[in-house]
Amino acid sequence: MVYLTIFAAFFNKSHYNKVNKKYEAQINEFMESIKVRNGHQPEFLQAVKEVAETVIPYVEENPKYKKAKILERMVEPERVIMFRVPWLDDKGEIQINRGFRIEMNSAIGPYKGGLRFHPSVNQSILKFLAFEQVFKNSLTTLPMGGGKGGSDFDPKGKSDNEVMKFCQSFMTELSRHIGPNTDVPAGDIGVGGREIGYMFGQYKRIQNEFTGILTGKGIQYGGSLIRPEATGYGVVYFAENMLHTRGLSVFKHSVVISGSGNVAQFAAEKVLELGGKVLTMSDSKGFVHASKGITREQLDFIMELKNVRRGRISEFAEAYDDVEYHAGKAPWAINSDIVLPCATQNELGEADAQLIVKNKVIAVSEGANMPCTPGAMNVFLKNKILYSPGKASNAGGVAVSGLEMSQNSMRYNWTREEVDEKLKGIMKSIHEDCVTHGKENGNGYVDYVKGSNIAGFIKVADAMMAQGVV
Ligand code: NDP
Ligand code: 2IT
Repeated sequence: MVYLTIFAAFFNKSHYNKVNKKYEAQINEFMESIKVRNGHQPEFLQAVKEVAETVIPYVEENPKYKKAKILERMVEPERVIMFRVPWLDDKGEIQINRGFRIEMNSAIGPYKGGLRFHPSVNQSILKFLAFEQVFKNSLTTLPMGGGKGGSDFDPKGKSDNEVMKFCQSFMTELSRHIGPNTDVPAGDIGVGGREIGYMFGQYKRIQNEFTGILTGKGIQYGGSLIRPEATGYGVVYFAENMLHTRGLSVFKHSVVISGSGNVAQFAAEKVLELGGKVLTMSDSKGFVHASKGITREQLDFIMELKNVRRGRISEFAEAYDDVEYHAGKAPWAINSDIVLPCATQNELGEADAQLIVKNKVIAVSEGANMPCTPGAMNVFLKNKILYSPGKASNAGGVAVSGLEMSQNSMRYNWTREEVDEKLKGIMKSIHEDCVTHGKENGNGYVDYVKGSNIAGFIKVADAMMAQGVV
């Protein structure tokens, strides 16, 4: 009930309520039917609604998709797998976690998408991520369907041995369901190189097969150069593409970044390389503010702190006099030209967005998946801010995963430069698709939400139409 009330509040405030008056009844009717089946899954409803508001008007004007009930089929996962993950901790005690894989859509390629290990993981969160992944993967131009998985396992505070035991147990079951031509997982929150390595080792041991079953692998055993960097670099390449439409670039602009994990670290690295100034980074306990800008040496400190010592971002502020720590807060009140939310879903709310707009932001580019609430998104769209949703701007990660799959199939490795060039080309092509389908008549403003949803939809929809009722 609480979820439905929150949902109703989101809907009434929507920017698209005004824009889509003509199709309001169809959107409402569609969402009502989705709520009946998924009423207890607020994040999934939120992700579906954003798509419905922009894609239903398109479907109404292209009735072949309506007749084939493409959107109705796309919101129903092809398969949901849920399983027990028992493992022994360092004290010899039995621990039990829950594992999932959502195989959402395989119309254009094998299921593809990350694994998240975080205590908040549940079906609603993984279904929203899998649903968005279908559109994102379609946008990359590569042949990848959409999926997502993970567990409510919390890697924080666990020894390497415990993480390995968990990963082995998780893969023991997952290995029955995946394959290089079926479903190829990768990393997400809480799953990086260490976890992928343990899972790859267990898969190989069980199946007696060395194959590209996961992406984000170490470079020694089939990984691709630039995969660790790809999501963060891609976010900044996408922001550059948006800024170019107004004759601007990241150069000399200030940037607020949230998060300090994989995506945030490499977004920060690329901003520094392009001559921008990174003012903030954060974790779930608070944010750090370097008013003069984080230096390359300081970013190296953060990478070592987070990836090797697995410490808190507060320790960064303790180590440098010119850095302030703000406990229990997100960085949105810090004035900047560009905002890159790179931590987690719904981390930036409507009031934050109002403050960001008041502070004269130029561009907001999502590194995380769905970090802006619907209220925040509406504020950015209404104020004609350059605003890109994660499914467009964070697609660089899965795009280079797709390139890793190609290299594995060819048993060949491209150079750093080759992969980076392909990544830049893919981000540019996603940007162009968004402009084609998102440019508003009259004022020239590009609605990247609408653009990415429609562009991502068309390829999957046409493939589904060709394959019959499956
Ligand atoms: P990491 O686990 O490497 O880092 C996650 C970061 O987000 C950490 O700083 C973490 O802080 C913070 N965070 C996580 N949960 C919360 C929370 N509930 N509240 C506040 N902060 C939180 O993950 P990634 O960098 O890989 O992923 C970040 C985002 O990017 C996610 O939304 C993910 O889905 C998305 N993404 C990732 C891709 C990838 O290739 N890795 C590709 C595309 C999107 P703490 O350490 O305190 O938990
Ligand atoms: O959200 C995402 O796109 C990812 N976590 C990356 C997925 C992948 O398969 O590389």
